Amino acid sequence: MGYRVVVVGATGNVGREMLNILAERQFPVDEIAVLASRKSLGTEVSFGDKTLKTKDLAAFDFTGWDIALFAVGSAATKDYAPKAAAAGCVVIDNSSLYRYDADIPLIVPEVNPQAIHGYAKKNIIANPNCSTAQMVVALKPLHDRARIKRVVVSTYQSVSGAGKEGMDELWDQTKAVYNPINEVEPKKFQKQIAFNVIPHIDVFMEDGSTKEEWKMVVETKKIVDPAIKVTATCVRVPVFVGHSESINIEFEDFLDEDEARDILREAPGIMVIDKREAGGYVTPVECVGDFATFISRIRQDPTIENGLNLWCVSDNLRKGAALNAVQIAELLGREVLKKG
Ligand code: 11C
Repeated sequence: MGYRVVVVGATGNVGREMLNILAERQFPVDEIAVLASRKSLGTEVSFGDKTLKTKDLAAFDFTGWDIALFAVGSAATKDYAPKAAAAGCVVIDNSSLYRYDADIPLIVPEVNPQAIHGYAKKNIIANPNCSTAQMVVALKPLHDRARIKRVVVSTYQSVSGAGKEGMDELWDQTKAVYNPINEVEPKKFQKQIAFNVIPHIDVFMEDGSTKEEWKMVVETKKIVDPAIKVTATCVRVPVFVGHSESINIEFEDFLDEDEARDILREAPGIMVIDKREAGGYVTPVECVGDFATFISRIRQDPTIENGLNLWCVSDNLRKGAALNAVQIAELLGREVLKKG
């Protein structure tokens, strides 16, 4: 016996990846419903070798369904996730709406699987921001060995993090550079994204940081350890899929770069590609479609007592969103629902 699963927001970048990953990982699905807002109603999406027609989220009754994977914005989540949860369907939510609620677990299965049992308070589990998810997978095994004091991270985030419109804007602006008759004004992004980089993701906070940067700080504390200090600079780059991060870590204890490499090689969810030669590292185009978080460029930081630098790349639509959500569903099935 398997699960009755709902995918909410099935026509978006993340919703489609959720369906691909449920099929790829052979999640035990007995029945699946794909929901969308009225404007995408009837749109067809693929699930394995099947084609499914989206149904109306507003009219859907979640009673009798086991798990709902939500991949819609915070506003729609606020309207419909509590309804699903009240109907007895466990919500796994990809929006930021519930991440900072003390009664809702925020989970990366490789890092804090024990938090799964907290789901029962509200029948909701939160999925972290993409830039946090890949970073904490790398931080956790190193923290367990040498206690992390402080992290300085700079991100290089792909346009797919801003949805399909972000991808279209990069594509259209890139073509327009070669054919200036069709100039494409920035709409989704604040400035031209083609052949450019933009140090601004999400809204500005009062202290001059952006909300994307704030999320990395707060979510890392909730998932890994509240004692870890994080400072982030988040940058949008003209890459379609795959977020990259330059991470500088200061530890309590000394951690040798070779030992760090060995620890990361053994760690769940991580693939180390770290040859000190041209091309001996991973770039975002190579991580697309993969489940792993890739770590390269592991090296001592000689400017502080116990410091390491590394380069971290992952498919933001997968580990950063859809894959992590499906892994949470797997964990929930294994530890709690026990049907599959
Ligand atoms: C981006 N990280 O790359 C964002 C997308 O809080 O789930 C995901 C935003 C979030 O634009």
